[in-house]
Amino acid sequence: MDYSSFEDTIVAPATVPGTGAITVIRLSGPKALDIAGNIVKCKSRSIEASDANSIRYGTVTSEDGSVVDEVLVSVFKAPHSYTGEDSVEISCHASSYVASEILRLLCDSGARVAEPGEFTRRAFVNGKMDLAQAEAVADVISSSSSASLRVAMNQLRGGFSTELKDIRERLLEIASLLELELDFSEEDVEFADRAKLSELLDGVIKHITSLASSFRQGNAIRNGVPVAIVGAVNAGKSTLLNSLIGDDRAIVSDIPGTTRDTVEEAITVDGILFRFIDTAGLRESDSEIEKIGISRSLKKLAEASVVLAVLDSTVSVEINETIINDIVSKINPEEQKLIVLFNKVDIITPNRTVTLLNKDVSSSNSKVVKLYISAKDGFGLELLKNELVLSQKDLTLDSDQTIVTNFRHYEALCKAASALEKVRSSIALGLTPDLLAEDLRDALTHLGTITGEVAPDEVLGQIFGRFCIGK
Ligand SMILES: Nc1nc2c(ncn2[C@@H]2O[C@H](COP(=O)(O)OP(=O)(O)OP(=O)(O)O)[C@@H](O)[C@H]2O)c(=O)[nH]1
Ligand SMILES: [Mg+2]
Repeated sequence: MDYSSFEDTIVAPATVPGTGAITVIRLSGPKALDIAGNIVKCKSRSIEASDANSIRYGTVTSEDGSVVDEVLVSVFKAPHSYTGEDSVEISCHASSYVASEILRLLCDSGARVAEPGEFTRRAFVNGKMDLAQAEAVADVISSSSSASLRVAMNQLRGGFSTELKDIRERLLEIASLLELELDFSEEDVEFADRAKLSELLDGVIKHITSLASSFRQGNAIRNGVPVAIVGAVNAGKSTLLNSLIGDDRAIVSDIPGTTRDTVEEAITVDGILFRFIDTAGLRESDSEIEKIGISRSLKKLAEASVVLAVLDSTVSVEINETIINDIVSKINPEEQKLIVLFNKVDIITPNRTVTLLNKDVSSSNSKVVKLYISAKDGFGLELLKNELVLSQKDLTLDSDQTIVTNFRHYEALCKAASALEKVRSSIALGLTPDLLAEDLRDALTHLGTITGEVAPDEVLGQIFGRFCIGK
């Protein structure tokens, strides 16, 4: 399909099908007003003759003259619309029959059903937003916590794009100095002071690297902080998962080795999305299936930002020590937070003298936190949640700091940084400007892919193909 000339007028429902009060059908393209005017009749002026940004009331009738629905039509005129084209939004009653009839009538009048993300793709091509902003539209729609919404909103409003523009300008300045030298290369002049160039580069590399390193945090905000629940069989891991999420999600039984596959469920605590992962109990096993389960547990343990090591307080201190040492040997203390949970305290101290022990924990900053809990009756779980929130306090920053949440952006930033590292070492080696300029152009290209200045068709296809129809 040729996206450079949008001759087609596209149509799709902009709301999800199902019960609700209204359905909105969106139409965009050069004939949007004509096509809508064909099927919606208004008392006074026609839809085609409506003012921009007005809402009209009208009746949709089918070919045989029968009334399909009474609707409201919002009229937008190019370039002041979401897509930058003439657009209308028809609000009809939320009957799937009514919506499909209206869609059919619009298509019979010359519209074509939109592909996924085609409205936003048009907005991008028509310069209403850059690629990073277009991707943020999808992130805003799927945001599930205040933090993920804030980051997506910042990106949608162009926060990230502005920063990238600033970086590109600084690089272009360096590039233009080098290009100038290239023009005069015969005369062997050195316009750009190499020390000054290195200094400018250092600043840009630092900026790009800090953006790239925000990705771990960004990923946690977008997909949830991965919290692995690990420990020996029967310690109460699945019971803990169920209590935390308030649902009987995982099977609980007193048979050791109940959980085989990992079970994941996300909840929001204090505006932060946590993704809890219940895993198969760690033990030596002869069962092939259980072995696979245990290798999955270890993988989840390695990937988690927080590890909840669940111990059964009713077993001996020595056994628990062995288990804990085993888990500690598998985590990376620089990147992962360990919380040790002594579970089933309801059995060992029914009168809850352990409350005193938990007192020491509140707001501890140490890497390893120990808590006494009862997954079964919920004792200590509020403290656990506090600890989890505390461990992610960098996610609760309420600044407008740019955080990279998208893997595509992260990759492009890393590639740009490594191209600039090459420029830096070329300068140190005293290489000629043509070699420097090439790596610099590479870095600019990588940065350009983020906002879409450089956007091959297949990349656009991948990005917009993930959108829903109507967006
Ligand atoms: N009294 C008491 N029993 C508990 C507690 N937590 C779990 N249990 C019991 O311990 C047994 C094992 O619980 P699970 O949650 O299935 O343990 P698990 O760690 O997931 O076990 P596997 O999946 O086999 O590794 C069940 O009978 C639970 O009811 C608790 O806090 N107190
Ligand atoms: Mg289990």
